[in-house]
Amino acid sequence: MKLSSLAAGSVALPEMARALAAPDHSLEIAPYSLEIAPHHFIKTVAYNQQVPGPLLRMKEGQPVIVDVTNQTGNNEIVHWHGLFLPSEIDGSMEEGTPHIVPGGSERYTFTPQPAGFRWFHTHTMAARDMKKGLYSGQYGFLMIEPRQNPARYDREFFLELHDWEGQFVGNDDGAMDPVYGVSTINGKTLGFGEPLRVKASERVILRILNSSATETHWIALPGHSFHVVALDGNPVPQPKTVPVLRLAPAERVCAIVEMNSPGVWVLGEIRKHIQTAGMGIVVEYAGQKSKPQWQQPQVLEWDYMHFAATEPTPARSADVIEIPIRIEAKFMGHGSPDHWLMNGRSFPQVESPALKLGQRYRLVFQNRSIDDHPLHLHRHAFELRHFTGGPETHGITKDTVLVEGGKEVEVEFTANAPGLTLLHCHQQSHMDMGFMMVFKYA
Ligand SMILES: [Cu+2]
Repeated sequence: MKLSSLAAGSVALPEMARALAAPDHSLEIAPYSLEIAPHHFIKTVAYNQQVPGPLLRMKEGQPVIVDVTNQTGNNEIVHWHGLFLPSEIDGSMEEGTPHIVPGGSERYTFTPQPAGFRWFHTHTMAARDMKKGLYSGQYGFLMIEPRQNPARYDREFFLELHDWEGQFVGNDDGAMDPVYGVSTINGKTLGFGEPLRVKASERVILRILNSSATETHWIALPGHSFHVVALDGNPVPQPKTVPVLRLAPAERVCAIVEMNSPGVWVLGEIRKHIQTAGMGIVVEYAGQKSKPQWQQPQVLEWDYMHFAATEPTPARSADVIEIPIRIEAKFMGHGSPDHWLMNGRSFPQVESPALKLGQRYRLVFQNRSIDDHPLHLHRHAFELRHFTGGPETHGITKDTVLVEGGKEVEVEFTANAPGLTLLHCHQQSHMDMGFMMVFKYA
């Protein structure tokens, strides 16, 4: 094809050029056999024959082309979690993003923002199939490098927490919940993968993602503490050092660790049975050879408020429109997973107000169930404003927040991205059972 003849009088040249351009990144969705422990293979679906998928590095504000091919027998869709993208490519069928048919491919062109630690993952339903959706290996890290003020560190590690070989088991109240046989960090059980190799006195940044379909995880590194600098990829107003991390499904933590305790350690899940199921990774100082050490932390404590702004919270604005969202479980009988209700209805019957462009909203999550729910809002970020029993707060920006059983959480966001916008519980089994709501713009 002659580009010169194309150029002559063609207004469509930028589109043509994009169509001809080589992609910046390519993802191939295909069956994959993941060796999580010696000779222990899990048949799953993954991106580019690896778990986690490839780390995609992008630059804030610099357009990219990503090609995605679906080599499975099912419709697939990729959600760009934490990015501000148009509904047509954000990656949820409920928002109108077209799925990718078996054997098909799609080209996505977008401008990555905001800067920070993001991720991408499948957004399909799984229902009872524990090989589908986020029960599979379809997830990867996405790092949008900031234009300015990159963090200072000597070494960077990306870690993800995942649970495998799930099955539905009856819980105490008779409903069915997923339980798992194996748990991993970066797709490997403790001791099987390569250690994180560090040197004494280094400043290491850990970028940790919980990619589990349903489980919240607690992480510690004996002999060290975590200086948390960002939550869900967004810098916190008050970085703080804590002994343990809690990550609900889809949450991310960026933490600086001062490597000042030479030895060989286990970074892992605090709860013994989950670490025994594989969720850990060895941290090895240069020149140190010994059995990896674990010490059991005495307290399991996590409070988002540790990282909130310290100056007084501005008075609550009268212009903010409140949207109460009452969350309830609906028992469907013994042997069935609960269905989930938002204000008395399950998706797609659930109702939601039309958003006005530029308007500030306060989502008031009222959790009337005993389960914890990681609530995720697509295409926007929200600010944590209030937790049951606490004062008003501000300054922490996230895209996912864990609303604990029986508690209330209030978050605010500005409606600044017209288009269908999904709000849902990030537990796959809850989302599949109706725990979703779509906001339209007026
Ligand atoms: Cu939930």
